Amino acid sequence: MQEYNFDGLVGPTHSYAGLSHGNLASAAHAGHVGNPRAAALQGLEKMRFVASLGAYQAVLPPQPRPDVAALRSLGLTGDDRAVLAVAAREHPQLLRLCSSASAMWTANAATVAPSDDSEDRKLHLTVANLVSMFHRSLEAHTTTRVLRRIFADRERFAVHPALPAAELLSDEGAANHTRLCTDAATVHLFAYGRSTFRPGALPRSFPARQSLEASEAVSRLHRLLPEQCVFWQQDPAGIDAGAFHTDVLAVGNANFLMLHERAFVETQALLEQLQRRLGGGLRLCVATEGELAAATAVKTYPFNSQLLSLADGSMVIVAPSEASSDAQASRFLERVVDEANPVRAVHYIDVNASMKNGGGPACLRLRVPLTDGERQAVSARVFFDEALYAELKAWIERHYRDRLTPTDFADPALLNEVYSALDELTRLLALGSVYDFQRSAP
Ligand code: SUG
Repeated sequence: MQEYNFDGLVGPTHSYAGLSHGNLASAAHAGHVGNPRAAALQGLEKMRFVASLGAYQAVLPPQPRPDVAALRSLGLTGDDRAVLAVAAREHPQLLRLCSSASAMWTANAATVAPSDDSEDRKLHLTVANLVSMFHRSLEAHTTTRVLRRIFADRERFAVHPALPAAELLSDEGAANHTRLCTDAATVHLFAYGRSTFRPGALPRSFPARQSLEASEAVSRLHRLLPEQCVFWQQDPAGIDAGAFHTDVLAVGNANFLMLHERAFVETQALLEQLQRRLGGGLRLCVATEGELAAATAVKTYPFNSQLLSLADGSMVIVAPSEASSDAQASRFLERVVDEANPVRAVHYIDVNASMKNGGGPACLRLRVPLTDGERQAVSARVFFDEALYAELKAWIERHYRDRLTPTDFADPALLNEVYSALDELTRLLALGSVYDFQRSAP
């Protein structure tokens, strides 16, 4: 089994609209002028870098935005041009929400369980409903279609639709899920921010996006046994410090977990439980508030790194360059490399366009462990190589604007550009017609 990192290609409407309450970077950069072309190229270079390390890389396509169908579902009428014009004039906030390129953060696309772990030996993916943020909830429909197209073989793959769109089942996908394994055992660590049936402390200022009830439902859909699962609450103080997803303050891979002490409640009890289940092979590294303030971790994202296993069994960290410019964050990552754990090196990478919306390297990828047979069963051309890199680069350069502000969302020419770019992309990636605009006249 190898882990494939499915990165989201940054979409042609990448912008800074300040849409995510509780995501401090999103709020801080609201109104900045976007450069979708540069943002998409930055993401593509990250994929190339990860692939160059010997890790397995793949891509997921962006989604069509502005989402005119969503605007229609809110009562706006007329042809596309009329809907966009009314939205811009009378409902600019709705237009911004329906135009976000947020599907680029594929760590939120779905939660994944490899076939090795599942009772029925299938690879399971459950699409996230993302109901806690309206602009993100619009992603689930197309994500389901894309994942079903890629993981089409029903004998091997089960792609579950998003959980019902209710607060009880608010689900943010893999950003709150960590799979750990040692020679002794495998544990799926599901983190949640709140529970309806077992209410506990809540953050005071910001929303807790993931519910325990959603995490439990996902674990059942994935046919995991109770002894494979740990459900643990995110620290409300961490959420209030801006850690809207667990992956802002913790990241794990195989037998290694690094986390901030504000990531979870009762950190010590959690670590003891993990140690009990996973045995002596588990390596842990905890940053205290004194070593690295949660506020600094939220600003510079050292935990939103990719922890990649390489062929020789060692691991490397791919961290955002913001973490290298901060003394506390970079010292912490150096300590991780120095200590007795599998991590050999830290590489810093520039994904600033994504960081300004609260998305670091780890947010930009969905980890999908695949066996060779499963890899062969995927016919879409989503696996990264130099030829695909070159074609995607040329495609971005051909279709993307280098300047975008929220007023541009009303431009009917933008919608046409997006449709023709994405139509071409589905051919390039051999995905067939996955978008609504390719399937039916409005
Ligand atoms: O859901 N930002 C995303 C960032 C997601 C990061 N993902 C993980 N941590 N896994 C969010 O808050 C902001 C868009 C804007 O404001 O324009 C946004 O949606």
